Amino acid sequence: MSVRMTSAGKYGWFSDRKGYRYVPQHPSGVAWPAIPESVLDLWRQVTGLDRQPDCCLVNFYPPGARMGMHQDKDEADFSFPVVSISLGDDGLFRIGNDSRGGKTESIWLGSGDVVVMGDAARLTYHGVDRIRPGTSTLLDAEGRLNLTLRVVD
Ligand SMILES: O=C(O)CCC(=O)C(=O)O
Ligand SMILES: [Mn+2]
Repeated sequence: MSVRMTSAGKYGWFSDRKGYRYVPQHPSGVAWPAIPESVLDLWRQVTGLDRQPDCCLVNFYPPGARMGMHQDKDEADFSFPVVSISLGDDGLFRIGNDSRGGKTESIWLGSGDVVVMGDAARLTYHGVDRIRPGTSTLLDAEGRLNLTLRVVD
């Protein structure tokens, strides 16, 4: 089972045979929907920034889905943090180092948890090893939703 993705904001995070990249439209040709005000409020609260994020990536992890260790490094300016909001079932988040390999730490993220990856942690390798189905009643279906907010330009 793999992670299902969609986006909101000026850009969406998209993958096809050419690889992953930010694109200004959904593949159907329509613009991505606006990032909800409540999500932008949370971004302002946790970052203290006036600059809004350009992309809200929406990841859905059905039972069995995982995300391999990676860096978020396709943005122009790494001085802006990445903010991630977890909703629904618990997910086992793993965080490592600035280069691949080495010691890692894992933490269960529950519904409502917010992670800010900024400053020295902005380019840290991270991933999600697994989710724990049935640990939240927030969503109708089993699974975990993660919203990842990023300044792209
Ligand atoms: O689901 C998560 O907690 C992390 C998501 C993530 O790292 C990403 O979308 O780049
Ligand atoms: Mn990431």
